[in-house]
Amino acid sequence: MVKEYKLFIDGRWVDSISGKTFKSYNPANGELNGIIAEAGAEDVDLAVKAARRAFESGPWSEMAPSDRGRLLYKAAQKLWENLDYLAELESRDNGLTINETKHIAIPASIDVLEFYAGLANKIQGETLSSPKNRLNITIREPLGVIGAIVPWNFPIMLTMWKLAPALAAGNTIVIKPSEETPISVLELARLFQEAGIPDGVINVVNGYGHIAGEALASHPGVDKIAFTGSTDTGKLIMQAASKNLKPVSLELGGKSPNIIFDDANIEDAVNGSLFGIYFAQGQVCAAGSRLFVQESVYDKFMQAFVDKAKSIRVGNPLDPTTQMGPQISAEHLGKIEKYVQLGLDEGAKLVIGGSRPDIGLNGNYFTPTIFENVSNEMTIAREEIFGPVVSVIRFKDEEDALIKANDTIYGLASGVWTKDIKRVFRMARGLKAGTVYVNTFSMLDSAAPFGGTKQSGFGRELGMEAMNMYTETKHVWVDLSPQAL
Ligand code: TXE
Repeated sequence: MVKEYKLFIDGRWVDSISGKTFKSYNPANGELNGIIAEAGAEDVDLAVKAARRAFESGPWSEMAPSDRGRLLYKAAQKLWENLDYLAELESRDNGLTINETKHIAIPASIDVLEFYAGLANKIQGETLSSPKNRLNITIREPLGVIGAIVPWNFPIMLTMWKLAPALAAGNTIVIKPSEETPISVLELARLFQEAGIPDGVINVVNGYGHIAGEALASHPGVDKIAFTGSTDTGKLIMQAASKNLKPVSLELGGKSPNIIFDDANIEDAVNGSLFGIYFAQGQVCAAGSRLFVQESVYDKFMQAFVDKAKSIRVGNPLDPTTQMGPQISAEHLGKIEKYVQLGLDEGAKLVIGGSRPDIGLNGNYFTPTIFENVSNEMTIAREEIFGPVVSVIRFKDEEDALIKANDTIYGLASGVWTKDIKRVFRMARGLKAGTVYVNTFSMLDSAAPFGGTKQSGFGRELGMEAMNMYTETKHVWVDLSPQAL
């Protein structure tokens, strides 16, 4: 029996008004995961209205902040109790390995929820210095209805990055998951409802980007759009949101440099760089996909890096011994193959991989791939491939590394491996990116702001900073002069 999934609007499970559905497949084996109600603009409208009513009439936005935090903690508890279930669901939805979902993505998502549950009653305004006859204060208020548009690479985690701070601040939300991964976010919403989050506070409308996504981004009843996805779609979303002049936060693509200096601990650098590119099958916006290796340590580093990359076990993501699962879709696999061909055409040397592995599974699998003799000008060093393909580029010295690393339209993450503390700070200042990892890569902390510069977007998710995106400042000016009161 194939499961059918509905839209989640105003606390109820409903069909789309058009009655349309679409199918969702498991990328690991091509099996049908479910039949999904497909939202059109009219369903998005209902969801936004439900979220508006829930915001305006309470109880969510008017609840004591401690009570709101307590309910979010309750939801977090529910998610911990369902960790195994969510981890498997997420794996089936998008192909992340069970180790990645169970030990990294889902626990990290719950950690984010707990972080913001704790912040719900710590949102503060200020008392400003004022003359004696005046009181100036600021209040931080929720914005209203948040529209969240999320991609397929970490459906639950990237939803939580928006959902948790939005709700902690008293907003309500309409979530549009990716059409590639429509199921796990629905189950997330169901668990929040079971934890007691009131109807209409969370709504989930699955559907296609150019229909449901566009309708949400341009809806006049939405007060802010939070988006994670490709740079091209980010530009469309900004245009759509501009119709009603709504603020947007955009977490977009990357081509992050990962720089290995010759004084680095090579074993750590090898392991960290492998994680940096192959974690989540390379489908990570922050992936260290441009690997800069200093000439003086090049051969030593590359030998160990290539050897270990060769040993990565690609296979069924639900098998706990698997280290790399499938790519999200056949279409995405085709895109990666095109980039491999482009790399060869432009003269890069394919060291390993570049093909579909022969593992007897009917999924979208690709082998860990390494290109060397790459120059920073080649297409494979400039465009986001979003797969397990790393471009290795040699550099001479610190200055050379910095110039090459920053020569990109993106600025999401960057990595530096060195034991020289002065160099650490020189590089940390010099790299134009939202995050600089030092002697590590692709780490996340709920308290640490995450986001990009340049065409990797703007706005910072996570940490205290995200609260600024989900609240706005109101200034209250009280005239205290005797004749005024
Ligand atoms: O992303 P999209 P796709 C990159 C990666 C990947 C490429 C394409 O390079 O190969 O993007 O992936 C919704 N109005 N990243 O096509 O299009 C869409 O339905 C409103 C980087 O999946 O950005 C989905 O919910 N919404 C990335 C969400 O946008 C629209 C993560 C993301 O889809 C829309 C994923 C529209 N016109 C892919 N068109 C990262 N930064 O982590 C689409 N959507």
